[in-house]
Amino acid sequence: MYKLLKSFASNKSNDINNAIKEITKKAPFRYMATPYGHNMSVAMTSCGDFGWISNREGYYYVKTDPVSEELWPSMPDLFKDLAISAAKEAGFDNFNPDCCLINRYGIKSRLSLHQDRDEKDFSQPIVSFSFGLIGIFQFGGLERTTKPQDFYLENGDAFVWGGNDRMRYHGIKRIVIGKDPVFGDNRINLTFRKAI
Ligand code: MD6
Ligand code: FE
Repeated sequence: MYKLLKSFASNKSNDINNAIKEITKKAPFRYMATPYGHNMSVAMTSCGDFGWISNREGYYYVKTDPVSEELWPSMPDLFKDLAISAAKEAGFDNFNPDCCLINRYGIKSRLSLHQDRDEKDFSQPIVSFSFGLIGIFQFGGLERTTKPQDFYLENGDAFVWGGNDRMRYHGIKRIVIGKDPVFGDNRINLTFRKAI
């Protein structure tokens, strides 16, 4: 089960941008290493009870930010309310996110095909919001070799998925060059999960 909710949060760009500025004062964006030995082209940080990190050893959800050695900033009510209402709209009534991964893409950033498999409970959906520049989202199958379908994710769009589709491969093929009035030459993605 998955649903693209066009423009679900498009009137919230300024509030989201301001909230991210506050969060990143405490937990700055960083380019994390991967187990394959390169650095990601997407800058990331988190808020909520858990944050997602990658390093040379693997991928984890952790309670403290390894950069600041402090707890992750708390998840703003604005974020949580948006995530829960988008989940509801897509048919998931009991979504209770404990992590919001914040991804920042420049025009050269990409995210290769992957599955989201670091969470404990795969019965919980994932709720993802796009802001700023358009990202070309590839939505594949349950195996890496299935040819993905492309979705152009625009400012304020929400993409919710779970159930049978929870383990589908996906990624960001590229960012469409442009200038967003709030986010400039970046695309911001907020991905909410129940991590633990
Ligand atoms: C992105 N999103 O949209 C990257 N994962 O920038 C993801 O990797 C993602 O959008 C799981 C569910 C929805 C997503
Ligand atoms: Fe993902």
